[in-house]
Amino acid sequence: MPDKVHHQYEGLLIFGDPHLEGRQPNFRKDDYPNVILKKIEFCLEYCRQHKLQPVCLGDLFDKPRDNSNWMMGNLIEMTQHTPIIGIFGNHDCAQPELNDDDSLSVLVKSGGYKLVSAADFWTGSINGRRLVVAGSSYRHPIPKTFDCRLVPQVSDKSGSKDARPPLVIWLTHHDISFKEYENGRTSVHEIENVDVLVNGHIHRRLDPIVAGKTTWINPGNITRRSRSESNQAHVPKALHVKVSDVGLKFEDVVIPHKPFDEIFHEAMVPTEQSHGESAFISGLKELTNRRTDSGAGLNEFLKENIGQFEPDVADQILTLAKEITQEDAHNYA
Ligand SMILES: [Mn+2]
Repeated sequence: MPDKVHHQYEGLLIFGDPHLEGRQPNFRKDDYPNVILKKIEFCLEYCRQHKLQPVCLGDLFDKPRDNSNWMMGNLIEMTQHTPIIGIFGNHDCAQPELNDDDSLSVLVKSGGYKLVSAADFWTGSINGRRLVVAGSSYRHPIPKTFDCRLVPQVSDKSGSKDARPPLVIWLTHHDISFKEYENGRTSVHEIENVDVLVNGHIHRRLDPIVAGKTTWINPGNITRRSRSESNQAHVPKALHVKVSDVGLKFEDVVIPHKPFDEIFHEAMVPTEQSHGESAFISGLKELTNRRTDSGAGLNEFLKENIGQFEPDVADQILTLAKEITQEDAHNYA
């Protein structure tokens, strides 16, 4: 049950999967941690200007634990006066459930991040309508119904109560069977008394699906993590949710960002080999010019070249590569 009804907001700003981390992921070549902190700060500032409650769809962090103190300090400072509400994603927790060892728990305890769930939801009164934000964190079941009787009634200035059911938004972080998403495991269905379900986790923007009275949407994330084709066209956006007498309205808010080519290393192209040099050696030289924190370049290079070695030598090379690239050591799927 919610502990209070918020009256000071005009709407929400929903953003997905920031994946904050201290090092450069994949082939990113910019100052990743500060760039992502700035994206979050932009969202919070936008919320202050437009009187919105910030909402996160999970995966605030990329690595659940051992995040730098300077980054944690910045986040705590940023969210002190503009707390975020939201769910946790698979990257926020090392175990299936969020616990005290995970960085997100620090932010929850500082009051900067308030987790919402089926039982512990957020509620506000906006332009004469009651609004609910509830959700299912990673691996938590998506319900078939929401009990509107749990939502506190509020009276307006004249003392009258709104007899209409509340507007309900449900947050998820799941592999949902959206069209054009090949790893869908959860089918789309109507959720009684829920108007809109907003999903994080799937980083691409996908077409909404209307299931009875519930619309399922997948806005995509605000951070481009990989050098994939879909990311080349992806524009990082948050969703501005407006609440009026007639219902909910969603508008895109573009998060300031640099062009794709400025944040990622170019894809590796075959280099002209100098006389007598093997493709393996010239490829290694190429790699040293494009160092990535995560070893993404090394892994890709090895995949291309490992075939030329005897199996036992190849095994040793791959084992060594695995040891030095944390990406594999901390693979929180
Ligand atoms: Mn994610």
